[in-house]
Amino acid sequence: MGGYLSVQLGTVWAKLAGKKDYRILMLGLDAAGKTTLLYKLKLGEVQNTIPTIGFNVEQVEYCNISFTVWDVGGQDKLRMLWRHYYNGVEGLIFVVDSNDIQRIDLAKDELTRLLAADELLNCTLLVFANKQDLPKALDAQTLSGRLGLSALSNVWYIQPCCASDGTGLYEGLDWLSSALAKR
Ligand SMILES: Nc1nc2c(ncn2[C@@H]2O[C@H](COP(=O)(O)OP(=O)(O)OP(=O)(O)O)[C@@H](O)[C@H]2O)c(=O)[nH]1
Ligand SMILES: [Mg+2]
Repeated sequence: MGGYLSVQLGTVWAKLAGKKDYRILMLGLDAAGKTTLLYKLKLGEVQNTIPTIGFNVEQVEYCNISFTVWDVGGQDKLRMLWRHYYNGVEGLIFVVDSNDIQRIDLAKDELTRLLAADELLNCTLLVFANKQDLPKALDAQTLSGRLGLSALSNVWYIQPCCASDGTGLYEGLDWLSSALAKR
């Protein structure tokens, strides 16, 4: 819980410093790469991850904006807990393993279900098409079609990335920070 407390203090500090602090929820199927992505952003290096049971929360500072990012475990049995994190969410980051072609329909179903929740109807959506380093990874345009993004009423964007070396992560955050500023 020490990490949680320091994030709360970070949020108070961001407010005092006149910085906007956005509440960002990061979801996606298990092994999509959420925790890898979070620690690459936070620490600039990749940590060996184990499947998340529960959540990780970190304050990420970028472009004079502060993001409080909640990374919640994506295993089947944990997905029913996602709804406990929806309150006050301004931005949703949905991470997809672009190489996990068998589970893309499942990822689509989970995303559709998520966005039907009242609290998330108006959230800004950033999809990370992760694991672009793998040879069979679908490109962002194909993935966007498979996920049905164009049918969504949310403001959305899809960013190809590789969480393990950091490619594309800041481009995604650039889009998210300007989209959130326009809300
Ligand atoms: N090749 C490749 N592997 C990646 C990439 N990002 C993450 N991984 C690997 O994918 C596996 C799962 O990553 P995690 O970050 O633990 O996945 P998660 O989404 O947090 O999974 P849960 O906590 O179970 O929800 C790990 O072995 C990572 O090293 C990537 O961009 N490329
Ligand atoms: Mg995780």
